[in-house]
Amino acid sequence: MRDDPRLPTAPGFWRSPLRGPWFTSVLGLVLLAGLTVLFVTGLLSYAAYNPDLAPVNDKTPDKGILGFYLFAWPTDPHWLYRLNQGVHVTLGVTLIPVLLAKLWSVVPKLFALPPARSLAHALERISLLLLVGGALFEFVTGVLNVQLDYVFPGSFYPLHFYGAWVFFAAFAAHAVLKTPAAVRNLRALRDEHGPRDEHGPRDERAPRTERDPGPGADPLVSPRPDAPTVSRRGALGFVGGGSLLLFATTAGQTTDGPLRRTALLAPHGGPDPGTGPNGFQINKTARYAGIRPSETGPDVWRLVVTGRTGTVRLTRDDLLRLPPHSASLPIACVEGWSTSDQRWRGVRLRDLAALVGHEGDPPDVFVESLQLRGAFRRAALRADQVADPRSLLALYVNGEELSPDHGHPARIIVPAAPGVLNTKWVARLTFGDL
Ligand SMILES: Nc1nc2c(c(=O)[nH]1)N[C@H]1C(S)=C(S)[C@@H](COP(=O)(O)O)O[C@H]1N2
Ligand SMILES: [Mo]
Repeated sequence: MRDDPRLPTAPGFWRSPLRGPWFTSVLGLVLLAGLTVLFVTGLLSYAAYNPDLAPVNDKTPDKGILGFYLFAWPTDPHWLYRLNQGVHVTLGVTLIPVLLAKLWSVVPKLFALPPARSLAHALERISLLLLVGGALFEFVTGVLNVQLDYVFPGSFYPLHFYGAWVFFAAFAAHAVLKTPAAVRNLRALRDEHGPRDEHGPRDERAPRTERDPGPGADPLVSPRPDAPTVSRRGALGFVGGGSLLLFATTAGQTTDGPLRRTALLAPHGGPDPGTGPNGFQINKTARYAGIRPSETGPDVWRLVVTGRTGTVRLTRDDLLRLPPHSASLPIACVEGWSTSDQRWRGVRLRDLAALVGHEGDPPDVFVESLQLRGAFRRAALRADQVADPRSLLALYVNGEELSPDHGHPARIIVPAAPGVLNTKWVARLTFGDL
C-alpha cells in the first residue's frame, strides 16, 4: 500500500518537478530570517503594552516565566512602536506566500510512512507538527486581528502570545537541525554553476538551470516527476511576486495622505476620518464606544485626578489655565496601521501629577475613560512615560479641538507607546498605588 502511487503516502504520488532541496532551502532561509524578525517584534510589541505594570494591562496573567524578558518600554525614539508594529504586521503579511510555498514544498513529508522510524524520528515529526501548526495558527490569528474585528474564539492576545512561544520553540529546534543542510544545498548549487571569479569564465558545459540530486537521493525529489511547466526560479519569482503584491497593498497603512489609499488590504474597514486637522485614522468611534455628547459638554465633564494629597476635580477651563504644551507624536496601533506625527496640545501628565502631590518624581498612573465597556477603556502608564515632557492629556490636535472620535474632550498621548495606551475620552487619572 505504501508504494501505491494513488495514495499520498507513496513518494510517487507527488509529481511536481519543483520539489527538491534547492527550492525548500531557499524558502527555508527566507523564513528563518523573516520569522525571527516576526518573533522578536512580536515580543517587543507585547512588552510595549506594559503587561507587568498593572492587571488592567495584562491580557496574559498566566504567562509565568514567558514574561522573563519584559522591560520598561522606552519613550524614545517617539516612533519606536510605529516602526516595530509596522514591521511586524507588514512583514507578516508579506511572508504569507513564502510560508505557503514552503509548506507546499515539503507536504510529501507530512504523509510519509512509517510514521516514525525511531524515537528521534518520532520527536522530529512531532516538532514539525508544532512548527507547521504553530506557524499557521500565528498567521491566521494575526491576519484575523488585522483584517476583521477579530472573530477567533478567545482573546487574540493570549492566543497569539502563547502560540508564538509554541511555534518558536519548534522553529528554533528545526532551524538548528536544518540550517546547515540548507546552506550546504545552496552552496552545492553555486559550485555546480562553476566559479565566477578570477579563474576565468565558468565552464560552459555546467548546467545552466538549478539542479537537485536525482530521484531517490532526497525524499523531496519526486521519483517520477511530471514534465516541468515552470522552472524553479520561475516558481520562486511567482512566490516573490505574490509577496511583493501583498507588501505593496499593505505597507501604505503606516502612512497617511495619498499613500494610505494604496493599503487595499489594510486597515480593516474603519470609519472614514474625513479631512482637516482631525482627518487621520480612527480606531473606535465615540458612538461605538457609547460616549454620549451629554457626558462631554463643558458643564458636565470633569477630570478626576487622584494622588498622594487627595483628589481634585477639574473642568476643561481649569485644564486650559494650566501651562499648555505641545508634542508631535503618531498614533500607532497593534494592528500595524499608524499615522504620521500629529501636533497635540494639552497638559503634561507630570503637571497633573504635581497637582496631587507628586512633584518632580511622578509615579505610574491608572487612566480610565468615560467608556463603560470595552477592553481599552482603561490602561496603566509607567512612571517614565508619565515623566516624559511630551506625554500629554491632549485637548487639541493640529490646532483644533479634538473631534469626538479622537477622544474629545481629552485623551492621552504618550511617545513611542502603542495606540492602546492612548486612552480617549479620559475621565479619571489615579497616580501611584496601582
Ligand atoms: N477609551 C478608549 N480609548 C482608546 C481605545 C478605545 O477603544 N477606547 N482604543 C485605543 C486604540 S487600540 C488605539 S489604536 C487608539 C486609536 O486612536 P484614534 O482612534 O484617535 O486614532 O485609541 C486608543 N484609545
Ligand atoms: Mo489599537
